Amino acid sequence: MKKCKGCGIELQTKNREAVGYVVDLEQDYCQRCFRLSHYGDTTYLKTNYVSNEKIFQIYKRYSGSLIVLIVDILDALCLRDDDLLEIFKDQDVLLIINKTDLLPENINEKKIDKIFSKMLFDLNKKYRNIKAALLTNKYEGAFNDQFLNILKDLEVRNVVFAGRANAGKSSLINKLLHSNDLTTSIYPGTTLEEVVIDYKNYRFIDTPGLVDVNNYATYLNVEKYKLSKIDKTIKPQIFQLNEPQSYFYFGLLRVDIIPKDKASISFYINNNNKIHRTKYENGDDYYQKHYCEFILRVKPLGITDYSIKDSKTIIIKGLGIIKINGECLAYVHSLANCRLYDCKEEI
Ligand SMILES: Nc1nc2c(ncn2[C@@H]2O[C@H](COP(=O)(O)OP(=O)(O)OP(=O)(O)O)[C@@H](O)[C@H]2O)c(=O)[nH]1
Ligand SMILES: [Mg+2]
Repeated sequence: MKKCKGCGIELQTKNREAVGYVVDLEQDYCQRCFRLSHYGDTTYLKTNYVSNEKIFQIYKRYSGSLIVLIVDILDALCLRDDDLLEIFKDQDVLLIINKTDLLPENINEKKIDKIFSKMLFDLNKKYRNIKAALLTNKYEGAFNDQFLNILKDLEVRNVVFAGRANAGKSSLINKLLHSNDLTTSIYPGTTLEEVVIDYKNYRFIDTPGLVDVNNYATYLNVEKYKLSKIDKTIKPQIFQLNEPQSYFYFGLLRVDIIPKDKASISFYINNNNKIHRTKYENGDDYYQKHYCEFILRVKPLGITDYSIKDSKTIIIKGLGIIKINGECLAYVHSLANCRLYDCKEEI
């Protein structure tokens, strides 16, 4: 039984429309991986991901291995309130907080270190199984040596790269191996099965990414996902206001702010598009005119209201962060399925 080198799926020549299709079994990559990597072709991307149950079975098959838990930096900011660490509480974990390059330039390396060392100090009280942690991104050079030194210290052989979809698991293994063998893409759900790679004295196991029901990406089609996905360093969009205003990011997010006096709001989201601002009294009209249809094709928005005294930072997984300063009422309209997280870190 031959498997695809890029995504781990069993190769087959019978059904062109099904995953794993190859014209001939001599090929190493399935049609989906080939077209995704070479042409960015999303036709073969399944909208339904690998189920979490199936991924848990993979973890189970490799129980006793070191879990390298890779977390996207924006998800990592709500790690205290996430159930991700719970899943691995009985295994040794090396935590990798990835994609640090996405945070805006004013949150420099020193500040990132400070935020996460404090968080880890607290998490360690509950999760004694976190053996080490590293902050990194795909551009960082020193990572490979640090990582391999930790593996050596921990005296492990099997290393399972685990985490949520799109966290950067396959990219990280490629980086360690100085190769491009594993398929990576901007879309979640790229890896379909475990991929086992022997490297030095280790056995590395890439795995499909866990679906996060609180992440926007779970509910968006390819086109809408491109609007939500943050793929380069965030440049915050900042607005000052002293009268009620409504802010829109397509139909994916609406924030109404009713300030007591002066207030400001910063959006840390995909830089490619601008936030639209309108007077609060025109907000509903604007919404109906521009986004009702958009919304129907996505999911309904739910409203969360906040009474803010001083400041608040809210994380919307898969979309970004909003930071509100000043005494005000704020109504955040976001995908109803996705929980909003109060950011407890000082960013
Ligand atoms: N900006 C930035 N992007 C990254 C980094 N690491 C990975 N990516 C990008 O994140 C996307 C997902 O990477 P993958 O390696 O496919 O992620 P994965 O966790 O294997 O995803 P699944 O197989 O879907 O679970 C790709 O577009 C990568 O280029 C990073 O450090 N910084
Ligand atoms: Mg992958």
